[in-house]
Amino acid sequence: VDLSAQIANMSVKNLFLNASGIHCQTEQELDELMNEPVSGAMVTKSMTPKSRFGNPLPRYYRLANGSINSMGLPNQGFDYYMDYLKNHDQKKPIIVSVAGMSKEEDLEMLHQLQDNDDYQGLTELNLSCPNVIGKPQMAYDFEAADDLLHEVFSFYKKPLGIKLPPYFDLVHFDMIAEVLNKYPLSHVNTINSVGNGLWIDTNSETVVLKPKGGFGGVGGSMVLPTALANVRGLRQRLNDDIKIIGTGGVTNGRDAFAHILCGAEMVSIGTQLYEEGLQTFERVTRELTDIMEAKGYTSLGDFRGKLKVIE
Ligand code: RRO
Repeated sequence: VDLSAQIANMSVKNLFLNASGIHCQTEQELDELMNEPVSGAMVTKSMTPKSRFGNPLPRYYRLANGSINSMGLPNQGFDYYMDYLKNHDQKKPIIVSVAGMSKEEDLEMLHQLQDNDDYQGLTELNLSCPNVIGKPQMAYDFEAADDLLHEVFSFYKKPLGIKLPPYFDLVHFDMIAEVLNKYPLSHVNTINSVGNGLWIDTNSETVVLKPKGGFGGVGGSMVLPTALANVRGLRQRLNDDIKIIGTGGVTNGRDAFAHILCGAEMVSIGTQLYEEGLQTFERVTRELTDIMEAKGYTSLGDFRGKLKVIE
C-alpha cells in the first residue's frame, strides 16, 4: 500500500516520524533516526539559540499507560543543529523545531533560518512547551500567539508550521483556528504533551519528577482521546492548505489509523518510541498496512479525514 504524504515542499514515502524530543537531541541520535529504514521524516529536539542542560533529574517517568516529563528544553543549541544539517546527507527530510525562551529568541532563530540559503526544509515553531519554569505555554495566549505569528510572517518565507498544546474546549478550538487561518502555515502539529500533570509514588508519598514540584507533561496512550479530538477539531476548522501532523498516544497501527481518520497527514510517535526504540516504526507501519489491506484501502487519501459520525 501507498503510505506517502506531503507537507509543503516535503514529500515522504512513509507518514511516520518521531515526536520532537524523542531520540533527536544529539548527533548520534539524529544519525540513528536518519538511518532507521522505515520512518519517512524526522524532527529535531526543540532548540534554543544557546545549548541548555534542561531541568534537574529525575525529569522523565514511565507510567502504566504513558509517561510524564519535565525535561526543560535540554538541547545542544541552534548552531549545533545547523552544523548537523550542513554536514549530513539527508536520507529523509529533517524538520527543524525551534522553541525560544522568549519572542526575541524565536525571531532570532527564524531570521537565521530565513537567511540560510542552504536550508529550504520545514521549520516547526514550538508554542507549547509546558516545562520551562516561568514560561507559560504561548499557544494558550491567543493574542500573544497572533502577535508573534504576525511578526514572523512579515519576514519568514519558507515552510513554517507550529506545535500546539492540547485544547479542551471547543470555543478554544474556534479561537486558535481563527488565529492560525490568518497565516500561510505549512502545518500544525497537535498535540504536545498534556501540560502540568502530576504523578505520585504513594509508598514514599513523593512526587516522581524533581522539577516544578513534580508537575510535568503527560504523554502516551492515556492522551490518545485528547490527541484525536485535537486533530479532528482542528481539521474541521483549519484551511485545507494547513496540513496536520497528528501526535499523541500512538502505540500501534490502529492508533495511527484513527489519527488519519481524524485528518492527520503524517503521524508522529513519542512515548512509545522512547520506550520501545526505533523498531517501533517498522511494527506500527506493518500494523497500519495490515489494517488498510483488510479494508481494501491502497492509499492514505482513501480514508484520511473520512471519520463517520452517528446521525
Ligand atoms: O523539553 C521539554 O521539557 C519538553 C518540551 Br520543549 C515540549 O515541547 N514538550 C514536552 O513534553 N517536553
